[in-house]
Amino acid sequence: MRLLIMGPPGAGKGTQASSIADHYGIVTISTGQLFRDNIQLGTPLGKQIEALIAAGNLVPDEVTNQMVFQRLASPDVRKRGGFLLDGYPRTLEQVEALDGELVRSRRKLQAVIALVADPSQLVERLLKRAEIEGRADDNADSIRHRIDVYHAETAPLLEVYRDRGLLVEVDAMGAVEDVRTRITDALDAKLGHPS
Ligand code: B4P
Repeated sequence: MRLLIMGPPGAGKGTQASSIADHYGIVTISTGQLFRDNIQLGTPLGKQIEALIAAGNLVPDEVTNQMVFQRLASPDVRKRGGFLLDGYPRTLEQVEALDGELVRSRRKLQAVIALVADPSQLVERLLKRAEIEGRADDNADSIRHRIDVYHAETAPLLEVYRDRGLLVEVDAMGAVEDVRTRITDALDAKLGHPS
């Protein structure tokens, strides 16, 4: 299966992505996590993007695209034959770049999961995570900015994928397990796979 998962910050992308990928036996590629790993390891990429991420800004498209394409070409992704892209694409430029890469590698997206969340609860969820994990971008200013960036840059992509008949909208409010079941039920209904 070749899937994307989208949604505003705090909607549960990362939370759901790993269990959905396990369920279907595919690999998760999370751009946010890959960036955080680079920051933690102090790589040249990590040093270049640390301040951008802490402030809630997007990493430049070129850097992000290159990192994702390397991962898509890696042997484990090839071997498993499927992937779930978490948090990518986030801009129209990234959509175009991904389209080109999928054509080059003769792969096609099958569905785009869109998590639909109550905006008033997103900030609350992220501030709760701040207490537990202390992520540099989980502070009130950065969260507000990430939500604005989402609406300006990423929300318009939902219409692109809706027009292509790929969008699967799922209510992201409620218990994590309930959201997960809603996602797999909706995907199975769309793609004709049994859960
Ligand atoms: P991400 O890692 O994608 O951060 P996020 O949008 O906050 O989502 P995340 O997956 O972490 O959180 P989730 O909603 O699962 O990106 C971080 C940064 O990296 C971006 O701001 C940007 O700078 C950069 N970046 C990433 N991708 C990029 C790209 N393509 N281009 C450019 N820059 C990029 O969960 C949030 C919290 O909610 C968690 O604490 C979770 O426990 C909780 N939660 C989840 N589901 C819940 C539920 N059902 N009930 C209660 N709580 C729940």
